[in-house]
Amino acid sequence: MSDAVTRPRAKTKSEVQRPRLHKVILVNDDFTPREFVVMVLKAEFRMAEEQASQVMLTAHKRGTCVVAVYTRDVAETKATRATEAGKAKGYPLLFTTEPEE
Ligand code: TYC
Repeated sequence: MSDAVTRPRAKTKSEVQRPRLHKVILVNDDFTPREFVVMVLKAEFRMAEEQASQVMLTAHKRGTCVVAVYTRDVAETKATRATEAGKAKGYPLLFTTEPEE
């Protein structure tokens, strides 16, 4: 039996870090119908009608609106799928992502 004393190593930063979350951002445009934006928000982000309407109106008035936050992979997948839904109908609807501070 070894009698070497094993001391716990100093805790490293990575040991306690959580994965960074990423925002999905809805970008306004002049062409996508309001009802279509609301439909995509409900379908892809599982929002209720009222909340989807509020998010759509905020983007419409201010230019952008944060839709939700997820881990990076989920945020990117949802933003891509929602953007593709607009593209399939010929709309310039755009969802982007960015890391949370
Ligand atoms: N501005 C669009 C219109 O007036 C509606 C709209 C709202 C489009 C939000 C995109 O992210 C958006 N038909």
